[in-house]
Amino acid sequence: MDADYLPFHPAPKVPDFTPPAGAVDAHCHVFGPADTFPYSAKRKYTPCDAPKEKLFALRDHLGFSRNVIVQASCHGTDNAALVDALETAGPLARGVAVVSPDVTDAELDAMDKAGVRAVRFNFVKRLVDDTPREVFTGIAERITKLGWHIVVYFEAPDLEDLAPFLTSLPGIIVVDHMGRPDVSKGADHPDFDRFIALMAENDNIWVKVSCPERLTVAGPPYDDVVPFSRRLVEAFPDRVLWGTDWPHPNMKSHMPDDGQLVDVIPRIATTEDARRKLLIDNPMRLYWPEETKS
Ligand code: 0GY
Repeated sequence: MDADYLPFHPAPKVPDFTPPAGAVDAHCHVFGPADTFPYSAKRKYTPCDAPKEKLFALRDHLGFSRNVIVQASCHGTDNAALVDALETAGPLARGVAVVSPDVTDAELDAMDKAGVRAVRFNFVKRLVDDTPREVFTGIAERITKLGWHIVVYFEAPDLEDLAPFLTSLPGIIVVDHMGRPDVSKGADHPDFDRFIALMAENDNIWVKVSCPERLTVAGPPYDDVVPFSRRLVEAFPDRVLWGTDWPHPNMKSHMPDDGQLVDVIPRIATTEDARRKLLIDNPMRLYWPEETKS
């Protein structure tokens, strides 16, 4: 089965920036391999196989300690590849699943045991068919009982319509990829101000300052995306997460060097304190609370 976008970088550089010991890559994926974990019949793209062994080797190569593995749309609501990776990684990984409304309590419990700590609600129209909001509400009520949180993926033009729904959801809400701003407008544009205001008004909304490679117009080294991430890190130092987004599904313009993505970190989190929060304290509090001292 051929992927319909670029393959991931075959040999990323060792980053110039060395992450602090215990750093977490809080947004990455495992895909397949398709002969063991087939892709969803409803998928909108076919990825390259990106198996757990490659992800864990990349983690070590980049100098990270742990991963948060996020279920992507190409695997639909079949979380088998994710759970398999979590079982292999043990305490070194946690997961974000995508579930259908008919998931059973026993299935949720099994995922919890494997290390799943959140569900993802995907609103990106090119990736998924529309899900009625009451379906998401029903899932949210069930998973918060497990102590899980919700990860949401949407694009900036949809924020205005979605905001009332997002703020009605219970518990912590993590927004993927900064809510996908249009970086050509600049980080002080009213559209991005609106997102900043949403976070300022809602303490339970967190954000991943990830995906410069997806958001950039200028290309590497992502000078046009840095001001957005930096603004969020400075405004909300205790509610930001960082991730590689390996293996970068759907990247058609260029495939990033993951080492170069790590080198963006000190440009968006400019103090040691900010980097410790971004890479260790925040993801540990959310995904490994049992290891976090109060
Ligand atoms: C990402 C981004 C993308 C894909 C998915 O679920 C997915 O398929 O999230 C994208 O195409 O923007 O986070 O990997």
